[in-house]
Amino acid sequence: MATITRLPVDGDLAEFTAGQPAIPEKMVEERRQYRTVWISDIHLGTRGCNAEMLIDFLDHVDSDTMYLVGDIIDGWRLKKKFYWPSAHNDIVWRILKRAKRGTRIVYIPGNHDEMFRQFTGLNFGGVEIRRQAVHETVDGRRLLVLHGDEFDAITLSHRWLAHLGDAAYTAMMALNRWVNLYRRAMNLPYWSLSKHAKKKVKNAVEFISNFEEIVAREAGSRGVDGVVAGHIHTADARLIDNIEYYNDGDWVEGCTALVEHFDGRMEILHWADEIAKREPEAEPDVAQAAAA
Ligand SMILES: [Mn+2]
Repeated sequence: MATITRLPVDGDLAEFTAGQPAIPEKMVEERRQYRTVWISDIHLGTRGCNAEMLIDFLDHVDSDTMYLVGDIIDGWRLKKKFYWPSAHNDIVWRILKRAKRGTRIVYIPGNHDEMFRQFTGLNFGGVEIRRQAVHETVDGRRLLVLHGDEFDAITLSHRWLAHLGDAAYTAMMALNRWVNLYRRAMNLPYWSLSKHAKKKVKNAVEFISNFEEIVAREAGSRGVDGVVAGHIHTADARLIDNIEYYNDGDWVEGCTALVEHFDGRMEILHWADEIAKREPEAEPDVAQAAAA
């Protein structure tokens, strides 16, 4: 496991956020405002990370509080092969920038970025590092926020098996990328391969529903009203035995976020769909412009 000997000090971070990202921040007049945003499983440091989509999300959405629910940086993969394009730096820049502008940011490291867990309780550049958190919604519901690998028996007891699963997943993500490069060239909207594959694979479905039930049961035993997790890359919002179960999904393929509106309503945003809704107005009609 990669080790980090020290966190960047506030001086380093101030210098970093005083600079400019490679992909300039979009000056959106009115960003969509939410009370709370949850995102996780970004996997910075891997080719699978859909950095462009996340940068677009961060440039269009703001919130009072933002939870980073783990696997933000992929330390496992970075240790094997260093991969860090400027777009990944731009995401870190945007997150630190919004902390500076006053968003409360709570970072709950996951299993891929567990090297940050040693800094639990610390605060760097306005980002609070926590092992887990309890979020109170505007109408007083209490939601346990955790990454979710705590309940993943396979990850805990058979680490090599988890890595094998990881390799298969990496291969699928590579395929996903090629499919979408093709789709983009053909002017087709983004399409998630493993989202469709998961629905077809019985084992994956069983694993997901087991995970959801175990996490909800744990939340129930702790006396909270609900739980927000990440880890399984499957966005969901449903009631399990009277416990609100939420999963904010991922930014590898699903590109989803969980949000709390100012009236306490919860919603999963599928960012590819949000971009598709916006595209007709945003992009000038090239054919018309040429004809004019
Ligand atoms: Mn995870």
